[in-house]
Amino acid sequence: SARAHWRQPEELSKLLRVYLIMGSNNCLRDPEQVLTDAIAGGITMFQYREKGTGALTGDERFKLASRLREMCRMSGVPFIVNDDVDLALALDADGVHVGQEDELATEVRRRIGEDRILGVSAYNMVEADTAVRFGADYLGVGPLYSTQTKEDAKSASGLAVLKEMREQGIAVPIVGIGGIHAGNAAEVVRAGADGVSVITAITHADNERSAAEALHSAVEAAAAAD
Ligand code: TZP
Ligand code: MG
Repeated sequence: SARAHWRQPEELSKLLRVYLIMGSNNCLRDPEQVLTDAIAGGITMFQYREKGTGALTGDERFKLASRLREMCRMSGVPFIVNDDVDLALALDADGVHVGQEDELATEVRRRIGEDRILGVSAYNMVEADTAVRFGADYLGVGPLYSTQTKEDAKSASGLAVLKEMREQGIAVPIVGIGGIHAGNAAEVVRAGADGVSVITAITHADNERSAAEALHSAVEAAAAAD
């Protein structure tokens, strides 16, 4: 299919450069406005993650997800769903992202087929190795820096974990997560990531478009210097 090429590592590496993750409860204003401006600022991938205090459920969640999905489709931005394979399939999402505690990556792969992107969170080398063997197309590694956003977040790992994964031969695309903003994005990429995923740096920005642009410039410059 048309989107199958997005799974290719070279393509995915570029799509992971500025990866916005959000749900309604991360937004200070209308989520559709936030996503519109973030897309205008050049985000390269989007994940719908409706979790934590104040998260939408049921029909409201489905309706918002559907609207954001259509916005991504119109702008050619891959739309990924956090954790929920049923929702991903119902929306014809471009991929699914799961944590270590979620449905096993092998089972998710079986359900989403060969055309959709599978992302898996990994906090350390053992988790990264397992995720790759179970069919992850990319890894989300972190929290690298401390974050207020995830209620059950582990402590910040620092950038050494990225260096270790690359030195130990983890070759799939990696996106850093946790406390990332335009001021530290370049060092995340220099440590071995292909790009950065952010919630607050865009959703809480005074200007979401400028925030996305700044992240984009920082990542591009660091990736080009490689
Ligand atoms: N997983 C690890 S840290 C985190 C998630 C979902 C939250 C990242 O949010 P922020 O606001 O970019 O630190
Ligand atoms: Mg999860």
